[in-house]
Order: sequence, then structure tokens, then C-alpha cells
Amino acid sequence: MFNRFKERLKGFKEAVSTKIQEKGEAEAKKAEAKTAEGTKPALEKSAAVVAKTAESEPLPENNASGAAKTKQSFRSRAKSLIFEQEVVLDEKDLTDPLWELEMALLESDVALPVAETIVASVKDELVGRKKKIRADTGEIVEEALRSSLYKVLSENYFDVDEFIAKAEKPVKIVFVGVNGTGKTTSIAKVAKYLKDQGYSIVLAAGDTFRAGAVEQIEVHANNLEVKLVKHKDGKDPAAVIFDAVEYAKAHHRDVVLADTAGRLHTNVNLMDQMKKIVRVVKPDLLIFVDEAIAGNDAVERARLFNEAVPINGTILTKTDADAKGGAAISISHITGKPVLFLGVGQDYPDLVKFEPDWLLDRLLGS
Ligand SMILES: Nc1nc2c(ncn2[C@@H]2O[C@H](COP(=O)(O)OP(=O)(O)O)[C@@H](O)[C@H]2O)c(=O)[nH]1
Ligand SMILES: [Mg+2]
Repeated sequence: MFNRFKERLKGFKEAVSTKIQEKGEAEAKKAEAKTAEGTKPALEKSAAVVAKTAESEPLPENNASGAAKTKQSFRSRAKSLIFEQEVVLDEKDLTDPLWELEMALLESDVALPVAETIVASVKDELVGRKKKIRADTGEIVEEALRSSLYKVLSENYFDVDEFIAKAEKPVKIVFVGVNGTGKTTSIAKVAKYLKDQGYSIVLAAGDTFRAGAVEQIEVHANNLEVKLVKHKDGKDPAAVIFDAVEYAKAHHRDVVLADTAGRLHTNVNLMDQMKKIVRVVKPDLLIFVDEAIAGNDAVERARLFNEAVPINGTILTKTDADAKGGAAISISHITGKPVLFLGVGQDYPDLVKFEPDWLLDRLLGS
């Protein structure tokens, strides 16, 4: 998961570390020069004393090597000074590393405005703060990255568990998105997720477009032992979902999860159909589903869907197969809507409720 992202961040981390090291050395040299300057008169004085004593007394045998020893101890003190040096980074120091970071983010499919936000925040974290060199160099960079990514990831945080617990029942949730991204699979995963919490579930076979779609969701309904509402030869998804809601009301079921056909935002007819579903069903949550591996395309589609009909949040699937991480980092910032779940595999339990820390650990962890 996110291996390319981690790989790509290494360059930035190294660039900052090198900069801190260089500055520390320069500062230490300055300090060494100052120390040497300060002790020079004292050394001369002691040399004069030695010379004077030599006139009256025989020279102690070890005098020459004693002077060498003094010189040596200065050197090792200077060396340790490099490591203890406090380094302050200014904007100029960070120009190259931050460029490196921006490139890393863009190549990882992080959307441009999001990459710029992260870079500005990392710069803010690093510029002007006193940094103790050596011991915590790596940590400083890691911490700056972590807190900057955290800000972006937690921007629109939404607790879906709390929402469902408090919402009037049945909670109506409609899933939309393009074909093959994992809508139906995600519905099955969410059904299991909620069923495990004790909620009663009704599925709606609202993909009336694709051949085999009803059979596919029926298999999930049977596996999970939940009710499926479908229409025989029905072609109106709004009517199917409406009936599922009526069924849930009549039978006191907690949550309706409605499937829909895959559609592109450019398909006017299918986008109108989606608007009709929203008008008729008035979902509590309209969830956009897309796959993390689509990178910027997924983010752009989310933006366009949200423009056509305001979504409440997204589910990002196939993060288990995503090396870059860009979509997961960007999608919430770009749409202004929260990520609710991440798909992490093909089985029912492979669903993770979105938590910024969980994602951060995977983006930055080893
Ligand atoms: N690796 C992986 N595959 C997934 C994930 N979610 C869905 N898939 C697969 O994606 C394919 C399309 O899923 P489907 O639910 O039919 O997509 P839909 O057309 O949007 O309904 C299937 O083979 C799923 O098993 C996920 O989180 N990880
Ligand atoms: Mg489907």
C-alpha cells in the first residue's frame, strides 16, 4: 500500500536532512573559530611562561606532546559542537527540498491545489523554528509532514457511525459512481459492517441498467442474509429504491443501501436519472464511490459528480492496490466532502472506516 508514495518522499526527507547538516557544520565552524580566538592569548601567555621557566629550570620531558594534546581536545570539542548546534532554517534553505516535496506529491497523483497546501504547511512548520541538529533531524521532517498531511486529511471529517446512530430510521443511503469502481461490492461491505453493529439492512437493486447487476447484488444479499428489494424487469431505479424504503418503513428496518448503475458525468440521460433518484428518494447520504488506483481521475470525477448533485461523502475502493495515495489524500479537500470508508480488498470485511490517523500511518509508515 502506497509504496511509491513512501519511496518518493525519501528524496525530500534527505534534502532537508542534508540542509540541516550543512548548516550545523557551518555554525559549528563559526563557533570553533570563536573559541580558538578566545583562547589564543591564554595559550600565548602559557607559552611565554613555559619559555621563561625553561630559562631557569630544565624542561619537563612531556611539554611538546602536552601542547599537541590541547590542540586535539579543541578539535573533538568542535566536532561535538556540530552535533549540538541549533540550526534555524530559512525560506532559502528550503527552496530545493520543498520543490522536491511538491514534485513527489504531484507524481503521487496528489491534486495540485492539495500539493500546494501541503507544501505551504510543511514550509510553515520548518521555517524559523530552532532545530537541534543530528538526534532528531529525521523526526523533525517526519513530524512536519505528518502534521501537514493530517490537516488535509481531517479537514472534512465526519463520523458515519455517529450519524447513523442518531439519524431517523430507516437511514437511506444511495451509492453512485462510474462503472466497475466497486459500488456493489462496497454496498455489500457496508451492509456487513452495519449488520455487525446490530442494524437491520435492506438492499435495493437499483442498477437496472447493466445485465447481471441484479443477480450480482442478490448473491451478496443471500451471502449476508439481508433483504433485497428488486423489480422484475423494472427499468426505473428511483421506483425500486422508493419501494425498498417503503419496505424498510413497513418492517422497521434501520438502513436502506441502494445500488445504482455506473455512469459517467458526461452521460446526460444517466445523470438526469440520478437526479430523479435523489428527488424521489431524498437520501440521507448520497455516497460517491471511486477507486483509489484511478488517482487524479477519481478526484476529478468526484468533483464533477458533486457539482451535478451534491454528494455527502465518498468511498475510495482498491486502496490495497494503490501505490500512490494521491486520490486518498486529495479527494476530500477537492470536493469539500468527507471520505467515509476505504476499500482494502475484495472480501466483505475489507472495509475500513476512514480515520485520518489510520491513513497517515499507512502513508508514512514503513
Ligand atoms: N482489490 C480490491 N478490489 C475491489 C475493491 N472493491 C471492489 N473491488 C473489485 O472491483 C471489481 C468491481 O466491483 P463492483 O462492485 O462490481 O463495481 P461496480 O461496477 O461499481 O458495482 C470487483 O472485481 C470487485 O471485487 C477493493 O477495495 N479492493
Ligand atoms: Mg455494480
